[in-house]
Amino acid sequence: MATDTRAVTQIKGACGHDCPDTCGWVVDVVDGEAVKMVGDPGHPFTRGTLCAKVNHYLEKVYHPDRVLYPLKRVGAKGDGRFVRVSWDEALTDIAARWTRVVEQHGAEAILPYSSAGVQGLIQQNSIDMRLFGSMGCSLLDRNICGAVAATGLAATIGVGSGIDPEDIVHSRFIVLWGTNTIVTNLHFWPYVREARERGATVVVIDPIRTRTAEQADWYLPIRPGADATLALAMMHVIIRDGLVDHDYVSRHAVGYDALVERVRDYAPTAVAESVGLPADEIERFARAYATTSPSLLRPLIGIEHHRNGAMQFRTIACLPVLTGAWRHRGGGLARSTHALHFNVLDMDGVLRPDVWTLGVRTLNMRDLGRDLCSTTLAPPVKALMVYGANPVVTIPDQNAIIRGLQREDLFTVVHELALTDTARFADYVLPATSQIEHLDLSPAWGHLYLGLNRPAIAPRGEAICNTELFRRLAHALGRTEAWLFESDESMIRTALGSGHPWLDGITYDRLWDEGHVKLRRPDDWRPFANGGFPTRSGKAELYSEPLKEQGLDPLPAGNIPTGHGLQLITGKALHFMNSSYSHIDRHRSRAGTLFIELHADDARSRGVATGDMVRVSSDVGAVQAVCQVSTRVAPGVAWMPFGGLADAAGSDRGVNALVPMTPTDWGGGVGYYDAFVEVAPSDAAPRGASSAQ
Ligand SMILES: Nc1nc2c(c(=O)[nH]1)N[C@H]1C(S)=C(S)[C@@H](COP(=O)(O)OP(=O)(O)OC[C@H]3O[C@@H](n4cnc5c(=O)[nH]c(N)nc54)[C@H](O)[C@@H]3O)O[C@H]1N2
Ligand SMILES: Nc1nc2c(c(=O)[nH]1)N[C@H]1C(S)=C(S)[C@@H](COP(=O)(O)OP(=O)(O)OC[C@H]3O[C@@H](n4cnc5c(=O)[nH]c(N)nc54)[C@H](O)[C@@H]3O)O[C@H]1N2
Ligand SMILES: [Mo]
Repeated sequence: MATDTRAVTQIKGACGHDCPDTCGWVVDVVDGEAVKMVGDPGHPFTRGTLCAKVNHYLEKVYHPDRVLYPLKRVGAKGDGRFVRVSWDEALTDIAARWTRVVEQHGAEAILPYSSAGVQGLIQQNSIDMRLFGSMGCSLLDRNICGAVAATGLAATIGVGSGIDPEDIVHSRFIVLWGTNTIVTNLHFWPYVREARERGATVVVIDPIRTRTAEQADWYLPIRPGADATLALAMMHVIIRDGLVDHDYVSRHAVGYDALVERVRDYAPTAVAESVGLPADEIERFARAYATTSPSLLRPLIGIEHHRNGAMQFRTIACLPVLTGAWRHRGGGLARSTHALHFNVLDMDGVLRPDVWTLGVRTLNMRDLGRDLCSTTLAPPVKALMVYGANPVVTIPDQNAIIRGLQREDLFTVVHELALTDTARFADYVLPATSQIEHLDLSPAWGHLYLGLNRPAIAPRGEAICNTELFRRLAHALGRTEAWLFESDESMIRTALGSGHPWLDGITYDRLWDEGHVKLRRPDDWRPFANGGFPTRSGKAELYSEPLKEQGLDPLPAGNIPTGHGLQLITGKALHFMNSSYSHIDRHRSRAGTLFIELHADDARSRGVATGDMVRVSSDVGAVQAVCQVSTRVAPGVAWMPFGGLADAAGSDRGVNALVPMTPTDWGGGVGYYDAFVEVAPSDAAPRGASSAQ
């Protein structure tokens, strides 16, 4: 038998998905082709495994539907009919169209719209910010993921981050609060298990009995949006029963007396019904939390996607202050590590705010539908440049976004790997590289390892990475400043050159060889063991003067969102990465057909049963889905998978057609999970099924 003697080169890289795990990987390359990709066994967080999505990343790279050449629209917007054109033709035309928009309406009429589709230091945002910033194009608030949590936490503790997540192994009481770790943050689970093996109790608070909830020692099926109320009831018990660490509070917090007053109304018996948990269970939970040390709260996104999202985070952040949990290794709160990375890298050197035009308007990505349809926005959005984002699927009020994208006077360019639901509306679709075709530095929001993503193969077809796209556009626009043409390697070296002690010894060349290095945080790092909260008062603010000055409630508060019908939670799916992978058959077939899970009582009262096609509707739209009667949800709550699946009867609408743009209290985000829907029997035929005639 002939053996394959062709040389295998192994290249280390880092996953670029918007996921807390930012895995290290190793790609086997033979004759310029990637033949195998595995999790880096040497990466402490990755531990040699990838996930249900990235295990098949190479299928995505070599997928026959990948966009490999610039495409120009020939059909109606949304038809998805395009012809191949040269890069020259596309760039020249785009530059001419943008120049005309600027002349006629001003640069603010151009809206660059990007999200974290590629999450790396320079591919996510670098040359784009320099180019659009210097042109004076509209700025974008990117607040749909993480910003609300960060602002809410910051109101209490000054920052949106907490301890090193790996320190969870030292915790003895862990609260996974509105996060589905096993599905969304899989590589964190071994640390949770290790803590449990060392004696920790693992609690999950979630309105849905998720895979993670199934694994918990204690599962609290809370009513959606009631987390701040629960936290206030816990504080009521902690204060009433003398479980406050008064030494810690008196030294490191302000507003304790006002908080004592506020929690008076939150006795467990008074709030049990609205929280959806028995009063005695709230009592037991509060006491267990306050008396087991170290105790750790671990929230991610679930509780931010509610109308009261910022207040929910601001409120739960008071708990570890009252108990003094921050004193202990493995105690306090662990959320995104994003700020820990970005604070030590030289971000100004990468983004160059010094070259941006001042006084430019900012549009919020959550308002895309409204802004594109607006007849009063001045100037109107005349040109849209989408990259690293798929807003037709991921932003609320899908119908409004599609109406906006159909405008004949809107010039839309999308830089993508696949012909996404958004790209179908583009005037030009430009081919983007996959993560194994470009260079990037990869900070993580779920751990402290900094990765270097080395390109393993040459770009496929005529694909180019984001930085190269904006260098080419700058050239086509006749720009010549050197900072618009800086190389990727040079920008990464700049970022690493901040001189911050956590970057000591972490160089480009070391990362090139090793693939990843952990930030050099101090040993036994307990960020707030001795206070030092970066708030205005320098203390944890149980009462917040800055919130009061903004006309907001200076104290934590409950305010549970309500509405008519079933409260719809549209959660992350195992086989999709937000909307990514949804065009790949393997992933779609594993995820099935669009479905809605509801409680048996709610199904019965609506005359629907498992397997029935149902019409799910809200004030802003409707989709067809398959009914699944489920024990995972309580009466009044429904669940649908977000991201990959569209209407079960074949229309192109997805779950965000049901989700209205409900703003969060503050932080500029979206109350995605405060959508209220009705479910009714439907006689629509399933997608692909032949009709009776
Ligand atoms: N497989 C997979 N992994 C992913 C993603 C993906 O699409 N697929 N997306 C990535 C992204 S962008 C992010 S931001 C992270 C998010 O990671 P997570 O925060 O873990 O994910 P979510 O599904 O947004 O929400 C977490 C949980 O919050 C629950 N929840 C909803 N409302 C409430 C509430 O009011 N109270 C409480 N206590 N819980 C509530 C939901 O039921 C859900 O189980 O996941 C990342 N990882
Ligand atoms: N109903 C509901 N809606 C939600 C959520 C929810 O839980 N429920 N979750 C919200 C959250 S937490 C998030 S983060 C958002 C996510 O919203 P988006 O960021 O819009 O999500 P993705 O679907 O991941 O879209 C990213 C796109 O970037 C593309 N891409 C990948 N790499 C590159 C690259 O190198 N260059 C370019 N140009 N493109 C690239 C991918 O192919 C993909 O189409 O969705 C939000 N929307
Ligand atoms: Mo997200």
